[in-house]
Amino acid sequence: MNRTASFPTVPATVLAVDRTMDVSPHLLKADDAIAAANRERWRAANVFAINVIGGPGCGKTELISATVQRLILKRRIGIVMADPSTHFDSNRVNHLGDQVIHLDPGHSQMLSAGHIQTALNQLILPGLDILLIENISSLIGPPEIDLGENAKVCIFSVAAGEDKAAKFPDVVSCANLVILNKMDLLSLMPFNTEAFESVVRRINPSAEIVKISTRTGQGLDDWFDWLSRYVSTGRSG
Ligand SMILES: Nc1nc2c(ncn2[C@@H]2O[C@H](COP(=O)(O)OP(=O)(O)OP(=O)(O)O)[C@@H](O)[C@H]2O)c(=O)[nH]1
Ligand SMILES: [Mg+2]
Repeated sequence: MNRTASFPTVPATVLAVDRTMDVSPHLLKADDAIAAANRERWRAANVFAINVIGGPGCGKTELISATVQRLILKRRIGIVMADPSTHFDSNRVNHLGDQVIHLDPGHSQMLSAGHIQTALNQLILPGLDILLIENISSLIGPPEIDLGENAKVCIFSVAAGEDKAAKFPDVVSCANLVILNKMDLLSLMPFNTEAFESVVRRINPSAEIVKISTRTGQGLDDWFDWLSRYVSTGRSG
């Protein structure tokens, strides 16, 4: 759907509203009921929520940033950054919109449906088409936790080694899409992409695989195509 008509042209830099949220452990009830309530809230607002999962430094923030910059005239995108201990990542994306929330999951170090529920109270959902949630930097934990998202996208990188899909099968099996990032480093690293893809297919035959480099832009169109397809299906379904 082309939303240009109802979404006025917005310059690439929009005044940022950084709403930092410090969520206390007593607020955290990561249970199915909260996840279901989150799901219902964005369903009612016709927002498509994507949980972006990946290990440290795989390129989650770069992907989110590239996505908002590319789609800013077509889709209204909100961002929730789970960034324990620092504001580094939210500082990098704050200029990309006025619906950017920084979440510090505190001592729990895990992002829960309760955290997202608290973030949703700060967002204006009817003003969004897509909500991108950068999960905490870990391949253990996030796959198990339902935030109520419509899709899980998991990111691996060439730099981290081709064995990571096999070592962290839970993150592969939960994913609707598996992204292999930092393809520009292929010439510098011993990384067998066919072996990586074959492991992913064995663990999760239904997941699509997209190979990208957020640095060079390689493969990003495949990611945007997937996103567009998935969001259109999800929002009409
Ligand atoms: N060579 C190369 N570097 C990349 C690419 N994508 C991201 N990086 C770099 O990798 C580092 C980590 O990228 P981020 O986007 O911060 O990764 P992240 O997953 O959000 O990191 P954490 O939130 O700290 O776990 C940064 O120095 C990026 O510039 C890529 O496609 N190629
Ligand atoms: Mg990040």
